[in-house]
Amino acid sequence: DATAGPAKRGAFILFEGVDRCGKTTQANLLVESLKQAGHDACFMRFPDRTTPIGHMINGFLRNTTDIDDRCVHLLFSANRWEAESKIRELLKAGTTVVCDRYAYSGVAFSASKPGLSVRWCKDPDRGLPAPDKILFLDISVEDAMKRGQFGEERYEKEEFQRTVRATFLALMEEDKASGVAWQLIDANREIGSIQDEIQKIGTSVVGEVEGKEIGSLWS
Ligand code: T5A
Ligand code: NA
Repeated sequence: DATAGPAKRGAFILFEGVDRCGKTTQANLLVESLKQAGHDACFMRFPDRTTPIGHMINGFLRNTTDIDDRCVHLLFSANRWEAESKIRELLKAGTTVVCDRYAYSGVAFSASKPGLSVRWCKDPDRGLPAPDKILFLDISVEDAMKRGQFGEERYEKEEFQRTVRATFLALMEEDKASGVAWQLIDANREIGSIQDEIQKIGTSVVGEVEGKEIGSLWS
């Protein structure tokens, strides 16, 4: 239809945070509430453990295989690149993509290891679709540890998680100048009250992306 304006694109909304902050729970609730309001929305997560690269990452996280720190960083990034065209296609087709972890986790976890700089860690993800909103679910490591199963996977160590949280907060601070849309959410509350806050933010982001181009990471 030549008279119709440009098709409305979907929003790209990320959930980030330390392990057990409640990302998966809240991301799924947001998808449901957007769908109920009549929007197209889908859930996505990284790492996507279902692909061949994801299988390698899974083995590393579950401590069944050891992989060099830089090598596994590149695998996490490759695991996003293999979904890149799908994310752009969904957004262009008008589907809002709600994503449980993304490149910010990639940087926050890897750069928390000795010898890996934030700059080095950012490079492989440069050019991926940029988010319209990053919801940082903030919780102290003490409170996150009270939640189920903390301690089973490779990075679920108290000291390391503290460093990861500090790295996330530094990334957020660094991005303030460039106007990247981070939103800090107090994640140490009841599921329903966090959900209410996120639903309002999600709904407004979906309304704001109209006519806005899909950006590219770290540019
Ligand atoms: N990683 C990831 C990298 O190093 N580089 C990368 O590039 C990427 C993408 C796996 C690991 O990989 C690292 C980061 C991770 O260490 P993952 O598969 O996302 O990443 O694993 P987790 O983050 O550990 O995911 P979890 O499922 O454990 O945590 P979530 O998603 O934050 O929390 P959720 O919603 O599953 O909830 C955890 C528990 O808490 C309860 C839930 O019912 C559940 O039992 N809960 C609450 N309890 C009380 N109050 C609330 N408000 C609650 N919300 C949830
Ligand atoms: Na999760």
